[in-house]
Amino acid sequence: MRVVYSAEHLRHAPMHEVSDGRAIELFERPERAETIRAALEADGGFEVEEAVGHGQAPIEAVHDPAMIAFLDELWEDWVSSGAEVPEIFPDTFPLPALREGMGPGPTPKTPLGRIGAWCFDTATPIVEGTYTAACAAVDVALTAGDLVLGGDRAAYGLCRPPGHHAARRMFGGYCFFNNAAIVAEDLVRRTGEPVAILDVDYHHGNGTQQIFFGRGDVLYVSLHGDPDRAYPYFSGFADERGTGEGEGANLNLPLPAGCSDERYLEELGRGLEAIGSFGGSSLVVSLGIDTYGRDPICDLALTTPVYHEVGRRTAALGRRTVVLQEGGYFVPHLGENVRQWLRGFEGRDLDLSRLPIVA
Ligand code: Q9C
Ligand code: ZN
Repeated sequence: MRVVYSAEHLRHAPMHEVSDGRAIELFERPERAETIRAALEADGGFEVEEAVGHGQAPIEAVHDPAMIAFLDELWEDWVSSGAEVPEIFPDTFPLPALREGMGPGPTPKTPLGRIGAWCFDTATPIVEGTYTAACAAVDVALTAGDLVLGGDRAAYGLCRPPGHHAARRMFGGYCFFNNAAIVAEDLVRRTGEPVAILDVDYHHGNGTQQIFFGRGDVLYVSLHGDPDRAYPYFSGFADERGTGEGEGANLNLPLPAGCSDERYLEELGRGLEAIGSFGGSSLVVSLGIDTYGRDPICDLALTTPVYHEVGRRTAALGRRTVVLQEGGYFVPHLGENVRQWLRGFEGRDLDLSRLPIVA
């Protein structure tokens, strides 16, 4: 299988996030992508290729152009406003209630005034190279899409930053542009066929769901920690089935804390069945490895062999498949878990021989 990568991700390397009531070192680190690349290179069965630039049009097909422009201009505005801090976070959010009964008010002029209108959490800092890295992640995804349209059975896009929390006009959750949604939209437009998305990241892909909620031509299926206890808290419930034309084209499968491999595969079966009965010949996979039992910020109990099995069962759908990296934060085993998933997809055997023993 071909693997698409861009070194531009290295330019997005902020320091902090504020999560779970604490200011901590950011979990979404450059080493994540580098360890995955190293594991796939060492395997010998993957061919790593550079992403090809695709310009702004495919991003504009999914995201509000004003949000794209904001991300493009933010760093320069921040610097020219006299700020010396090397990363930007929102600290004030214009909730509808803030101006309830008072009309919309003027648009804020400063970066900190503006950013709260676009970013929904405090885990998604922006640094000088963030916009470049986010655009490169989209190019990684679109290049993987091109490979599959060109006849490859599957391709893996090593996207970083991830994408599935980014909605049409909102970013957050370590994500800026929704790589998977942008590829799905591109596939719909270029094939004229419906496209399915399987999201196996631990967190609900609120952004992907929002982008396609009213659409019948894109099926969104997600397995994730139940939002009753898990981020992003406000979406991912089982009764969210889509609306209008999209009625029935959204399937959420919330999972309990401590979810085992067996229970997980049972729920996966429901998701794969829905995809199997949906039309079209293309599948986009949002591959998060934060479902792993050792993930530092999540609470499922999956083990390495199950990734191989999930890959194997996903391949059995028989669709041309674009696999894109989302989350996964236990860095010592991240590359190996991705490698096993892709080996399973390719019908190669499980290879636990390189899984490091980490205390
Ligand atoms: N209390 C991805 O895996 N912090 N994003 C959550 C929970 C943000 C995860 C805090 C988690 C974002 C792509
Ligand atoms: Zn996640």
